[in-house]
Amino acid sequence: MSVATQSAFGAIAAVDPELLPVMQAEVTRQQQTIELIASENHVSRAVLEALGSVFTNKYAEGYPGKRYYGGCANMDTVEDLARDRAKKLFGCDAVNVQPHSGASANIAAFLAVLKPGDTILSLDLAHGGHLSHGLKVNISGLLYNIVPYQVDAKTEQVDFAEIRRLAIEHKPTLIISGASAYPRTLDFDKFSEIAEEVGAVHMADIAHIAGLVAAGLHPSPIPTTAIVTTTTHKTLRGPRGGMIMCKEDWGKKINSRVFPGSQGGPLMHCIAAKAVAFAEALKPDFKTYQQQILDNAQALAEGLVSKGNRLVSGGTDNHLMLLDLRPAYPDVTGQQAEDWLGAANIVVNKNMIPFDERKPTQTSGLRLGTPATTTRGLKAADMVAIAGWIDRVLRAEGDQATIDAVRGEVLSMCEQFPLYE
Ligand code: DSN
Repeated sequence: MSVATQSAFGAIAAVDPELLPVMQAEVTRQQQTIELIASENHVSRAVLEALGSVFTNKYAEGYPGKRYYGGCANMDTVEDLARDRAKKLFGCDAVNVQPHSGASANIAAFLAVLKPGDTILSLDLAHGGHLSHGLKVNISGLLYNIVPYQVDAKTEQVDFAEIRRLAIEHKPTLIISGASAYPRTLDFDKFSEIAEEVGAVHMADIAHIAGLVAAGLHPSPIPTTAIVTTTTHKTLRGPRGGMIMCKEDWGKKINSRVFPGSQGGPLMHCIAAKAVAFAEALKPDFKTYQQQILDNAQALAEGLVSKGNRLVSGGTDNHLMLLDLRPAYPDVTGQQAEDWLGAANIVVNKNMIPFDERKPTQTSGLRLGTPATTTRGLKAADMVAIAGWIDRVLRAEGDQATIDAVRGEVLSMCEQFPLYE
């Protein structure tokens, strides 16, 4: 039975005829599009079941064994399952699985390490960083003094000499490594060394690459980093949510800054779904999946380059790449590219590239990632075909006949790789 059929949403059909068609439309949209947003994925039915479970009914403020509500025995078991599995998966000393999101995880970590006005050294958002690492209008930028580091103009990769120089000059209390649009391997040990040298705490935000780290296909920050935050829904392929891993000596403080510091009742249905996703990630085929993400990213990158494209930093080591639109399609903005590809059922997001001269609402780049298509079962040859379609649509600069022709080919491919059926 397809998730899209009315019977899969029977209860909703009975109470909410307005919502029902929207739910069906979203299932169909996901089934009929190629999802290249690097931070998205398609979770398993088991994760969906946990998310839609009776755990959503329960308040469980506190932690296993120390709750502020009765009736929490099953909550304790589930949270312990999630915590134990996370520890096994990442090899961390302590973990908190309650953050509602990656941004919430980061806020709790900041509250554990910083006082208002303290300095954070973090990657510039326009160079691949994340808004929760210091955007002026985010809580990070509102409460703390942000010193951004940028990528090197030539290599378009993080420049440790520059990071060290800034760290010595500004004496940050916290140094953040991690990014949301950075296609290269991050050397977390080097960040830890610099942090130690200047007496700062190193926090790694591995939201994008958590699945690769768990599978041992990207160096792990866990051995040398005080605090590691992540989301659970990107390469890790779990429910939308966050998590904080840390050294034992940070464990108590992190827990108190999550609850009651910045959150109330934990979302126990999400924690149950995190436990399921971690169990899936502990299975041997998760490593095969992560390796295929990397292989598919290489194939997509090579396919794009073979069409005359330039990728920021010259390529990718991970699940994503940044396409610099300017050389091959000088007049096309990221916004136009996102719109035209969307019309051809290829879903991407516009993205700033380092030293971008266009505004964030236009951009000169596209961010493309392979976690979702890989879950769907696409392989390297399929990614090469997708690269060709992207090139056709962008070269045609919005020509409707080209968009329609490519959408037809995308739909045929989607039919070959059914989702939730
Ligand atoms: N918004 C996410 C991304 O797309 O990378 C990060 O939180």
